Amino acid sequence: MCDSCGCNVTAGNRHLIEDNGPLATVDAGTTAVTILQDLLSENNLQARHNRQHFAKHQVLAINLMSSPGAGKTALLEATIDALKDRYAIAVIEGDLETENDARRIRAKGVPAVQITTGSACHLDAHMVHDALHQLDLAALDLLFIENVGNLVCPASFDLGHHRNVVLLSIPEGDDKPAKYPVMFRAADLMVLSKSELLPVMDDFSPTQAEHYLRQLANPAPVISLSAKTGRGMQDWLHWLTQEIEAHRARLHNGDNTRPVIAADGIRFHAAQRPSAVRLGPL
Ligand SMILES: Nc1nc2c(ncn2[C@@H]2O[C@H](COP(=O)(O)OP(=O)(O)OP(=O)(O)O)[C@@H](O)[C@H]2O)c(=O)[nH]1
Ligand SMILES: [Zn+2]
Ligand SMILES: [Zn+2]
Ligand SMILES: [Zn+2]
Repeated sequence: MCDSCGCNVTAGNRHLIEDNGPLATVDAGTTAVTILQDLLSENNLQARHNRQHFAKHQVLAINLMSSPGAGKTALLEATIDALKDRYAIAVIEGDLETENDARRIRAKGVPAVQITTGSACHLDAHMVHDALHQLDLAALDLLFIENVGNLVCPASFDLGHHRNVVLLSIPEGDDKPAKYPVMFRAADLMVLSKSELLPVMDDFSPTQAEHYLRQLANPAPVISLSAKTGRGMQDWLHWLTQEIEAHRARLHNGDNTRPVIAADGIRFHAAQRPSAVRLGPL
């Protein structure tokens, strides 16, 4: 996937390899793989810095991932309706092009920063850092990062967040965890969304979807819900509330939480053709 999209170089980290950036001058013979590994290590440093911002203000940051259209924004809208009187919430929205999702979130009365990634099929820690400096973190309890719709790349980058939530919508089929193991392996929670469609799409088996998740040795809880009808929303709100409280308790004890980052995702991103790195005269 990334082999063709050249997604490792983004608007957020391009400065590192251009002009006088720290990775701009490379030894003759340096391979694209080395450069990509350097970019990933810059990403991880930036992610650590982002996590320090969140720790300073006791903000829990959740990375929401799925295929395009699985219902991430609809779930966020319903979540904000349910929780905004209890917790101060903000959203960072990632999309290739439009401001549509951020507009939908702002209409619910909470701050939203839109990152338009252009050709990049994931968010990285640099882009998230630019966005979080546009938010008043001191006033927040909970930050959602709605990643770009894609079942591979978003799981490969530490954004500085604490938890990964992966949505699998009923129309996509129950075998997605088997077909896209990278993302589902990294999930701290799997949400089966659009669950009111189960009676009509009766070849989707929630048990089978969970079975495929367990085959990846992932013990994460599985929740079935419909943002449209509200069924199952209580389980999700309960999970979120517990995570916020557990996060505060950990910070109180001087601990922090790192998300699972897909190790094989790093391998995917290091396996690019040199031309896909877009380094110009290398
Ligand atoms: N039937 C049903 N449709 C839903 C539900 N949640 C979202 N949808 C619909 O699914 C479509 C996509 O929903 P979004 O919330 O925009 O999905 P998304 O994952 O944010 O999409 P991208 O940001 O484009 O990746 C819209 O037409 C929604 O109305 C649900 O619970 N049930
Ligand atoms: Zn990619
Ligand atoms: Zn969306
Ligand atoms: Zn900063």
